[in-house]
Amino acid sequence: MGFLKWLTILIFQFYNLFDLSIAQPNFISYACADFNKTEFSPNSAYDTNLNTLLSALSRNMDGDGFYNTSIGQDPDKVSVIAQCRGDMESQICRDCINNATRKILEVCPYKKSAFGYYDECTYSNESIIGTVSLNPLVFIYNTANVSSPDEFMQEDLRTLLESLQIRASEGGKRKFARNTTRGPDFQTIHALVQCTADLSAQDCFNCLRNGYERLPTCPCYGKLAANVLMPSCNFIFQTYPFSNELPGTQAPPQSAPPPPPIRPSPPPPLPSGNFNFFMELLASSSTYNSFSSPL
Ligand SMILES: *[C@@H]1O[C@H](CO)[C@@H](O)[C@H](O)[C@H]1NC(C)=O
Ligand SMILES: *[C@@H]1O[C@H](CO)[C@@H](O)[C@H](O)[C@H]1NC(C)=O
Ligand SMILES: *[C@@H]1O[C@H](CO)[C@@H](O)[C@H](O)[C@H]1NC(C)=O
Ligand SMILES: *[C@@H]1O[C@H](CO)[C@@H](O)[C@H](O)[C@H]1NC(C)=O
Ligand SMILES: *[C@@H]1O[C@H](CO)[C@@H](O)[C@H](O)[C@H]1NC(C)=O
Ligand SMILES: CC(=O)N[C@H]1CO[C@H](CO)[C@@H](O)[C@@H]1O
Repeated sequence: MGFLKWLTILIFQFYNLFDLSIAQPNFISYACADFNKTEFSPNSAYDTNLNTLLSALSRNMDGDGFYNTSIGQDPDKVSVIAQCRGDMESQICRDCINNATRKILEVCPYKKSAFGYYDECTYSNESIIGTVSLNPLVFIYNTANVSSPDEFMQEDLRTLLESLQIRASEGGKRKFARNTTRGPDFQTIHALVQCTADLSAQDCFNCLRNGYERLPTCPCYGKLAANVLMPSCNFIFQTYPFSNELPGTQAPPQSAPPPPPIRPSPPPPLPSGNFNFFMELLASSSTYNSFSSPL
């Protein structure tokens, strides 16, 4: 009797622990394919393959914070690419991938095409590893304006991003580059760019270029911060330091005052492509907007 009671409490405790541990933070953005034909059924071969793969994922990341694999046979073949931001500590990287593999099943239940982005890592199912995937393209941006938008975008940021694109493409397996520059009015511009490790140097460059060329018409033009997210590459620019930077990589402190609070704008219209776009807000949520466009 006593033993049973103890066991019950133990199980209950475990259940609670498990329950707490499955509360993953929201993605900064995610997308799931919208067509029923890309859905799979519970307990199908695809479901089993996916779960096998996801459960092993964070343990199998390589030293560069990258993982890609495929298991199963068509049509139940599952392919996944998971990658951490190039400057993440390995423990944060594993935690992030762990979170992403659980969160993706929650936000894209039974969807075969799914992309999830955290600040620290990205997850995508990518059936053709080694090819450039530009769709969906998601912009997430801070709605506050910089003080001299044209100078910011066309001079300082441009020079910075162009040099980062080259450095990242030529970066070997770790296609990641980060730097800062002095923007207008003594603002420090922080930027990072990254491609998935499976891309060639040329494909990486093309992917980043593709996103970069959309900046002039992007609603993120002249804003304090923006994430430009595609399955094969992404880049960020902002006038404040990045989260979770490795010690020693922090940019010098800046004296600019924090951005004023901003009212969130109404949600943008959904694009007509075959993806639904969703925006999950950051902790500093009210300063962010989402905009997404099918290529
Ligand atoms: C997808 O399936 C749901 C219910 O199973 C149905 O209501 C919806 O119309 C379907 N959508 C498409 C695009 O076929
Ligand atoms: C992962 O999720 C836990 C909560 O389950 C959270 O405390 C932690 O910050 C998350 N880590 C990352 C890197 O997302
Ligand atoms: C995701 O995986 C499914 C099934 O393998 C595939 O149909 C879909 O095209 C993949 N998405 C991308 C972007 O590769
Ligand atoms: C940013 O600038 C644009 C164009 O000058 C203006 O319409 C918009 O209201 C500004 N946004 C904020 C949050 O000040
Ligand atoms: C970062 O940018 C500065 C110019 O702003 C440049 O001198 C420096 O070489 C860059 N760092 C790297 C690692 O490319
Ligand atoms: C299954 C698969 O495609 N694995 C590839 C993952 O990426 C590495 C390069 O980083 C390839 O060598 C693997 O073949």
